[in-house]
Amino acid sequence: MSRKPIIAGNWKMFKTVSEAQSFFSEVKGKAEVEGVESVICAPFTALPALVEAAKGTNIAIGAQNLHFEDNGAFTGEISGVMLADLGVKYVIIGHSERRAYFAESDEIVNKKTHAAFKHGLTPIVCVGEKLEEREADQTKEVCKVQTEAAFQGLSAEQAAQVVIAYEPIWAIGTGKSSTAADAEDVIAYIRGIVAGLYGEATANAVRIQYGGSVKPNNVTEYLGQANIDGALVGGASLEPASYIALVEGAK
Ligand code: G2H
Repeated sequence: MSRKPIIAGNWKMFKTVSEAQSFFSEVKGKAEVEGVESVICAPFTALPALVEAAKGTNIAIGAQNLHFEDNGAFTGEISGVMLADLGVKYVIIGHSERRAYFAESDEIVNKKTHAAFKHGLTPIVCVGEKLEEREADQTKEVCKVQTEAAFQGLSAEQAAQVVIAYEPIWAIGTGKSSTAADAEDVIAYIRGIVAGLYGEATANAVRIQYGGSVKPNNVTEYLGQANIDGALVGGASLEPASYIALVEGAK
């Protein structure tokens, strides 16, 4: 089965509204390549301007988090209702920085994944091991537990739409990246986990990205692997020329 490659920029806590607008005007018409899905996941504050700027383009806009409740007394939080109302299409869930700094558990990741589907948002669910887990040869077990937990209670139809991002935590923003072969090995294993839960057809439909120090000069090698369908990119997605090169490198 052919899966459409997906490059998603994860801007993390970078860019004001005007910086986001200026970035978008530079990538418009360029980070749009036939056969490649291009997604920019920006801070909440920049989302309205980016959704407006992205109208009529092939660049989708995503958020980096959502609360699992629709509304309520959750000071400082943003819900799926609010994101869908803006016209946001994607949402990153369970990024390792959220898991580490904001105590997001596998259970919360699962609730957020359900909330995304409830509001028509496509979840980009992050999984991946810490350095000590890798050194203890627990990479696959960690990914299995996180993947199974995230998918709990999803229908096969929903499961097929999930984008999984495999991000070994030791490779995030460190300049150290997993080799393409190592990433392929883990990602093929994760696809096997989905097959165990939903069968081969669903597993073959799910797109799995690699994330962790992806750059224009290594993106093509990752995407050349049989099971790697895209990349979730932090640092290298912040500059227009670099983001354009990432999308071009995915075709
Ligand atoms: C991993 C990645 C984006 P970077 O967090 O999700 O960031 O590409 O900077 O390692």
